[in-house]
Amino acid sequence: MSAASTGEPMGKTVSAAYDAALEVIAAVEPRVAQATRQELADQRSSLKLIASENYASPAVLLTMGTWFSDKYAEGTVGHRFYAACQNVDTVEALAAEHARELFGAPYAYAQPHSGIDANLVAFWSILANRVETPALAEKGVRNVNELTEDDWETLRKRFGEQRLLGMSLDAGGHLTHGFRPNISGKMFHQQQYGTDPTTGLLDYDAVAAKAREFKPLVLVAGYSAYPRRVDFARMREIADEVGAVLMVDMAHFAGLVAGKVFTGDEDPVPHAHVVTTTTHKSLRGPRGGLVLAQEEFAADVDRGCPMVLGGPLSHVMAAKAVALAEARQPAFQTYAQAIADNAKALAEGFLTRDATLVTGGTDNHLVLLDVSSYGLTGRQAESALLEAGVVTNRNSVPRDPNGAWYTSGVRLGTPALTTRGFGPAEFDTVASMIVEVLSQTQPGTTKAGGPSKASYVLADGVADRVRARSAELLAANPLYPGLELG
Ligand code: DSN
Repeated sequence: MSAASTGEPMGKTVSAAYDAALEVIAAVEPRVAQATRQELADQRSSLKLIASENYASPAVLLTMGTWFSDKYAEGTVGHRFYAACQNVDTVEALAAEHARELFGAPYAYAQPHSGIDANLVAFWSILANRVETPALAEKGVRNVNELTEDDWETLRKRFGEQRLLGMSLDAGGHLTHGFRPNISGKMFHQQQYGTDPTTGLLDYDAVAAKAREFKPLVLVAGYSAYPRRVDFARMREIADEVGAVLMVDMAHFAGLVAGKVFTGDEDPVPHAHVVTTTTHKSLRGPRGGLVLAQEEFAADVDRGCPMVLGGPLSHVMAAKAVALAEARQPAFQTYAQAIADNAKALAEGFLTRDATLVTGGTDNHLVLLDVSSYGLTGRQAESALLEAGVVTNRNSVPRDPNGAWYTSGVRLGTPALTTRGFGPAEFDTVASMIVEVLSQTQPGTTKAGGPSKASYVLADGVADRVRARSAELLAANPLYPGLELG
């Protein structure tokens, strides 16, 4: 593990920093200080398998707790709507520089507060850059700031006619990829592509056929719950064939791109027009977002704030700079490879114990377990696992009969426990513990005595047994070793 990771023993300095911070907080609102202590204790004592979570380094965490939080800095580096932004300029420029270097991107924008925000910035930049009107074409105007009110009247109508094609939520796509209840499914006419009903894999020919028929302005690739790699070169071919912009949301696998596990056709950055990500998942940074873009989109991405974003979170941009600097260290590549190796071991652990996995395995950082073979809904499985100290989240499987609330799946990711130092042997044990819980859980009944999709009955003794086993694994792979709170 690198010095940047949370697995490296940390000295008295970090302990003293947190002790002092908690003392200051406790003097104002002791319950917040207590909840903060408790959160560390809870995270230390549970098996965190939520695929979108991780443990940021103390350097990243400490960077967020400073007076940068107090500064307004709308605008861009060197071009702010507020005075005295010279230090914000420094940290924002550093975050963008590290992002460009790490991902090999021509342009990076570090301001988005989250993944949804990053995607909104991307949508805006694509609309502003690509939607044509007769007046615009005649004048040759591409800068939306130079439009007259009449031009805007036409452009507003044209914005409302645009189409987006993204991966469906139950196939593993994200809410913001055109799912109807999300703003992305309302601001665009949307259609969704899914996965092959037999293999569970993306069928690029089917995506291409849909794109030819639908002719989207935006083709979105990327996922939150698809356990496989994507051929972004092929997705770009599809986009080019129909004149679409390829936007890739790499929030889940940005760490695997940064760590050079996904290269060539599996690296979205050289293939996509615009790439968005969060910084807190496999990338192991602070909670936030990032947009990478080809030069032609840069000016419109730069208008993200105040177009769709509130004032940038300068303290978080500073922490993004620190996290991205960590991700540029060679040790991050070792970490990223371990994420993928561990996911394979987890999948193998399930398959040898006759569990059902969507797509039959994984080649990224996550595994999607279909729990219907245990006679359970995802909600029941998630709750039973939590009782045994295993933190997961329920997730739809393709064409899920239980819908997005109860679901039929549980999504499991390896980034967080890999940070703690878990390896393939530990992940095999984790698979055995999960199978032990699920195979000894029965669906419960409703108050009226009917079948319930939520309640469950876990056999006596299982939770205690699994918790004891997990305590051994966690003790051998401590979170923030050396961090002792007084
Ligand atoms: N909520 C994130 C996840 O869990 O995948 C995506 O936004």
